[in-house]
Amino acid sequence: MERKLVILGAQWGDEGKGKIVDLLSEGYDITVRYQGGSNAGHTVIANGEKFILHLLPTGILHPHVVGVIAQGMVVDLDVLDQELEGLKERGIDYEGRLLISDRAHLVMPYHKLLDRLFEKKGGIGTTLRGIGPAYMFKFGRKGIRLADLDDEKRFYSLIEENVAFVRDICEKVFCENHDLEVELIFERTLERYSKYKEFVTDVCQYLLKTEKTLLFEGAQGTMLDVDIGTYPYVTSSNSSALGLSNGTGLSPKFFSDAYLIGVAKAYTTRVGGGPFPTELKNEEGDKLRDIGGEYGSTTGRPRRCGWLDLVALKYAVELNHFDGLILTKLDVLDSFDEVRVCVAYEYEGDRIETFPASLKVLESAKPVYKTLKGWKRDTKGAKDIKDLPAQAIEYIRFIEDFTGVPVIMLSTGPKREEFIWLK
Ligand code: 2SA
Ligand code: MG
Repeated sequence: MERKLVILGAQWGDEGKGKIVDLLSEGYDITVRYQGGSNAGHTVIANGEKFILHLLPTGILHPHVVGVIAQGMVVDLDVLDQELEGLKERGIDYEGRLLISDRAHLVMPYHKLLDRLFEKKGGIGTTLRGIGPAYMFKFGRKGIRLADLDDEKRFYSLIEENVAFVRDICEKVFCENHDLEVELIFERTLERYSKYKEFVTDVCQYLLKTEKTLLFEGAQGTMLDVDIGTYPYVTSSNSSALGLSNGTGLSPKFFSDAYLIGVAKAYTTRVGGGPFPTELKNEEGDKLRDIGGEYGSTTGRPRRCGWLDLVALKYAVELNHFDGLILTKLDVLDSFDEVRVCVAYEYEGDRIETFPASLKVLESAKPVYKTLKGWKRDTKGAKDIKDLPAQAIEYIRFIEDFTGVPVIMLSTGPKREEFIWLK
């Protein structure tokens, strides 16, 4: 594998990136998360134990890996504390192997409050982790970075200003009063900060200077990217390859020799609101959810399920310039007589083959399906391509032909050892 590896979600998140990053970070020295925050839910089963990481890079579970939280992330210090304490309890020593960018912004308690309030008024189904408001403040130039915590006076006045603003919104827009005590927020944040201050550094310089191997771990998925996803039903960061540069502070040139992998589920899910052309609001959708265990790992919300949308997947492959795909959860389709894949949309009599920006089009587009024969055989836990039924291989080949990139690996179950290299 290349010295620089990028692993991204190719759909609407929950493609199984956690397991893949865990598996591949075995061969890497450093893993970097660079966008989003504790909205992610990366599930890993390592040595028979289940871990769900929301904020920390998944690679941190390996004792040899340095985990990096880069500048594009928004960091909730309470969640950081919970996750690190959780690792400690389970015997994972992260001392000396965690770096947090001093340019990363903080998710403050009032961001979480605003997330809840915004969701009450025509929300989009967020994870309520304060992500959108934290990025709003960042781009509105009112955010607080970890580097700002060293100057306590300035930090205090930043909170004062933010809290006054949020109080105003609460009262004037939502007609609600909320106790937001500046002193309390100030003390609590500094207390957390002092505990983890030693990890905070200039991550950008570290990444620039290192000659070690690097794995960049995307959170959420391409279709939730704020610029190229199904806006406004997206997260507030660049969860596609677009986020690599602004999320790390490294020039696009830095990534020119990187190998980019998209992780895609063999069907489609999305959690939260927004257009989803191949959604199955019927028994087949329920069956996918049941077999696939499709519930949000951060919020527990049932995920919406549907057939594989190849129009969306091809769009993700093209925009990210993926070198290859890793396909997960094929076994969820094992018991279906027939499996369908969406190869185009139909809208007002027209056939659409590229993913449209218009919500109106997306919301009423009818999927055009290609039906393939099911394989009706267990593929779960398969370890060799020879163990795969011919129809399952046909399904994979169809995806490759349609998207124009190879499926380099098949994940055949949640455990580390359940996978097959195909290329
Ligand atoms: P937010 O909270 O502002 O990022 O929400 C905006 C949209 O982004 C979606 N989103 C996600 N979609 C899938 N998985 C995510 N992580 C968790 C998981 C989600 C969970 O792994 O299961 O537990 O519910 C994730 N994070 C954000 C979100 O649903 C909104 O549509
Ligand atoms: Mg997830």
